Amino acid sequence: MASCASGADILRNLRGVAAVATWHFGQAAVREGLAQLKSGRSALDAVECGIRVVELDPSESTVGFGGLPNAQGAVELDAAVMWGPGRRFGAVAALRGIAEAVSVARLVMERTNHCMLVGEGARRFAIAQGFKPRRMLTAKSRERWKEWLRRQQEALASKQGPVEHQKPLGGEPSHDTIGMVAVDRDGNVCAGTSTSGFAFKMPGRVGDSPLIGSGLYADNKIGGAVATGLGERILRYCMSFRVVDLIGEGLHPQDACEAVVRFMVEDDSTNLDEQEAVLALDLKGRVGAASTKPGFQVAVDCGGEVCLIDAPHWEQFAERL
Ligand code: SD4
Repeated sequence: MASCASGADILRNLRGVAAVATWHFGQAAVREGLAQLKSGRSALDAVECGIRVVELDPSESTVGFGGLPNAQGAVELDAAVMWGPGRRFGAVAALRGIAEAVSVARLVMERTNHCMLVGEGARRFAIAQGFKPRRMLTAKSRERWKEWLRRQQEALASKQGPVEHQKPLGGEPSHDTIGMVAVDRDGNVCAGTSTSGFAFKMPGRVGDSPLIGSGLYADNKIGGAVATGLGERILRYCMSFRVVDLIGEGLHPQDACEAVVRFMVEDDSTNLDEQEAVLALDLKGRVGAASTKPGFQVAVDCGGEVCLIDAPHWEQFAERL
């Protein structure tokens, strides 16, 4: 797997890209998505199949099977797809016991007259559609939850107050969404997301990922975008919709992503220790990505190989804009 050099210039110079995805695990998703596209399948198939590779990988602790659980030790998944033709949308939130959340989201879109199912309703729908319920905790994710519980109890006993929900333990990421955008040979756009959300979150907490406009957006005349990071902040800005809208106004996707991150940081400069990031792909196969903090990486179809590129963060482009 090649790892390309970093930066906005690389992103800005890309053309004809068919698929992009967030974070290191996006590489596997893009590889699968490209295989689907090459065999003539749609961008919707590419996004669903690409995301599902990550959902089914037990070593990924922020998505699907093996994702870190909520405060009660239950894994609750959020996922969505938006399909450009007809501006169609399907989502699930707080889904328990089913790993392939993105596929359930797709079926919400295709087989119901609703856009979103949550909790027990989503789980029952998935089972009725043939998905097999399974235990979602791996030995590793159970151990990390128990460690969090131990610290929680220690903090309470020493009157320090509870350990915060959402804070990572032991250096592993506590939250990273797989977000993916693809354009197929018919020029149709699809965006999709899937995440176990914040580790040790409150039961029932839903982030941005399954919410249209915030976690994802696709417009068949423009392109698509997906967001990742602190959902509570992304939600307040409808981050993905803003990016797609700016591309529609004529901005290059890279400029659109940077403009939205800049707007968010300038609008509210509190809590900048948390990451928010966005990734976009337009109909011309141009790519953009930007984040509030360093560390956001995007996987991009670089014509034959899948590159992992460091997206520019706020401090790098603040002066330039
Ligand atoms: C959430 N935005 O649940 C997701 C988590 C994430 O990088 O993407 N983290 O808030």
